[in-house]
Amino acid sequence: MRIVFVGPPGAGKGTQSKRLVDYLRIPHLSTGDLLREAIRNGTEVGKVVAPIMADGQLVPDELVLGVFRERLAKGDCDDGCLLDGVPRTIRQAEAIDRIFAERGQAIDIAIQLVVPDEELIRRLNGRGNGPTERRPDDRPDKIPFRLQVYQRQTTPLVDFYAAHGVLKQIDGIGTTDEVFDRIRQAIESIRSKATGAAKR
Ligand code: B4P
Repeated sequence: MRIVFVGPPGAGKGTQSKRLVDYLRIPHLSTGDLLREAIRNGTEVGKVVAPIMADGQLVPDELVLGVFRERLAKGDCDDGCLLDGVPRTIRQAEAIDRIFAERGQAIDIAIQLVVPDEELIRRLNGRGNGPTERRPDDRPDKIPFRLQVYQRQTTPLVDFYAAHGVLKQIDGIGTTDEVFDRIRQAIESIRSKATGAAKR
């Protein structure tokens, strides 16, 4: 199963992705994690993206797609994978569709985590107090800008995946267990439909 997580910064994509990959036993492809690793390792890509991420902007599509292709080339994603935080633009979504189509594959479900702005601001300001580490881009002065970037560049993906018939909207408010339970149910309902269709 190929799963995409769509949602604003702080919606809990990283938090829920970690649980879902353990549950489904599939690889976790987080472009945020891959880019932060590039920064830590001081690679050429890392040097370019560090100030962009610290500023709360999206990294250019070409760089993200390069990192994504490189990760996919590891060859462990043939039986499924979870894309966390990617795609974030329509251009990325179209490119990823093409990459999967070349392999005879497609996105099975796009999970949109729905969380109101006030709660996102509270969570991003609090990142580092709970299980997730505080990051250089969690600057309080940049949080409203990051939410605007999401509205402008990433919300069009909701229509994109709805038009492809794979969008599933999930209420992201509640404990992490409650949110995970909603996601698990959505995944299981798709799995049982796929199994039913295969039997017919
Ligand atoms: P990401 O690493 O994707 O992270 P994020 O969107 O900021 O947060 P996420 O939704 O994963 O929230 P989390 O689980 O941590 O992006 C970082 C940056 O990388 C971007 O701004 C961009 O610059 C760059 N980037 C990455 N991918 C890119 C791409 N494809 N194109 C361009 N640029 C890209 O949760 C947040 C907090 O909420 C945590 O403290 C957590 O403990 C808490 N929380 C989670 N669930 C909760 C719940 N149910 N209740 C209460 N708190 C909760």
